[in-house]
Amino acid sequence: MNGLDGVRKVVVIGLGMTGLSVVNHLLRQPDEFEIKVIDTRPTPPGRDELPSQVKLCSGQWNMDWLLAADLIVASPGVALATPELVVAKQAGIEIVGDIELFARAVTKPVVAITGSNGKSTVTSLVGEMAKEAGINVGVGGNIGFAALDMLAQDHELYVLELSSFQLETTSSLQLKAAVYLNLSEDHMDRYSGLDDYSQAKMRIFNHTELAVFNRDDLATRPASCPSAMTSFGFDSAEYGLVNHEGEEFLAIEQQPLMATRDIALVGRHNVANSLAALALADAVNIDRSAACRALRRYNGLAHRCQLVANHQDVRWVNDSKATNLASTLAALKGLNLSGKLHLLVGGDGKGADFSELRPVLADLNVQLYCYGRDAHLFASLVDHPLSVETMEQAMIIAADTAQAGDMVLLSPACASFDQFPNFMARGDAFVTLATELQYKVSGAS
Ligand code: IK4
Repeated sequence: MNGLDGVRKVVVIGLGMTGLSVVNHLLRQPDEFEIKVIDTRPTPPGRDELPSQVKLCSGQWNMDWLLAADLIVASPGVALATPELVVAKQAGIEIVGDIELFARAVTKPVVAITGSNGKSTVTSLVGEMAKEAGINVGVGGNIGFAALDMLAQDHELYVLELSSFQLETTSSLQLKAAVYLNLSEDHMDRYSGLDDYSQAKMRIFNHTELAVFNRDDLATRPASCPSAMTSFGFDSAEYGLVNHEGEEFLAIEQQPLMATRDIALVGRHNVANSLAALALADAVNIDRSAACRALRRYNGLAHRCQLVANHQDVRWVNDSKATNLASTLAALKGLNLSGKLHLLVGGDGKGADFSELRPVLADLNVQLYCYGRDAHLFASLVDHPLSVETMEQAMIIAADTAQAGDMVLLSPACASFDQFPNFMARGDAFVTLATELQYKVSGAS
């Protein structure tokens, strides 16, 4: 079963991990597909792993290939509004994404998570809850494994993180439960506004048995939902919080479940993330005591506010996963700092308005370091910014000037694509250099 009846010629747009997962999925089918790949980048990532029978056109479009296709599978990195894709669509060619192919082939229950921030955390939490309950779970999508790569294993349950771009090209994904965590500005280079962006995210609720929304962010509430609905939030309703014997507890329908103090993750936003994860776990009947064990144990993602070096009382923190403003604001909100904050921001700002940072920075003892393509957008937010070309240059200056009690925080509020392959490579570069530079810090205050 793959939902590809009548399809023979497939063109995959964009290689990389997702494009390769599409190619390999098609090659695993009993059908004989003629598969071609187009990637507009001159040297697309993953080209060395492309099976030799699959033709690749790189560095430019190939309209002949595109218009001869029965089906186009587009990367989340390519906008559907790209003129070449608009022409193909007008010619009547169906355009889908990797998640749509997954939807047509999967035979096991699926839960999915979208939102502007916290997706990866909630996805990982639900995965950990399932593992604690002894379930063979596949965790992926916009995090870790490509969805189609997981189908080759024999999972009993899938937990998918879905970006707005993946949801735009998905129309038949049947879900046991879906959550829309929150909405804040992101990807304004690809959407006409916040409404347009939110509508893409709302698609997660199209075929779900249970829709979960955020009571504290009503932009996430489905407009109409024929099926069941529940919510999470900081009051005592549904998935919420109660006071139990003088302590704050996570609660379900006001029944206390565990103390919020016992959640391993820190920060208020992670209390909300824990409630969202519980709602999804309940929907697929994961044992609640196993779910609580996961909340007590799981202590976070790589590249998400990770302390990676600490020498002479100068802490180096990797928050490379902060690819938008709200994410960086969350990192700044949770700070508990005696000395100065050396904050590294910049990269590809994706058309965002960063002015909300101005009052937050004004309240902090901070030296702002701006780097990358959109450094200038940050430099205008403070009185004495330090503008440099690269993150590495900023780190060298920070190492030179940091004193005991200070923190060097990479929380760039931007995508990394102007200078790195992705946010993970950016975080790895930060960790490598921080590990070396920490010993250059004099430490005397
Ligand atoms: N043909 C072609 C082609 C395909 C891809 C040409 C260019 C690309 C650009 C690929 C990609 C960009 C995959 C992507 C992507 C962007 C998958 C997801 C996203 S994303 O926008 O959802 N994620 C970034 C963000 O949130 O800003 C991550 C940023 C980062 O890692 O720094 O290539």
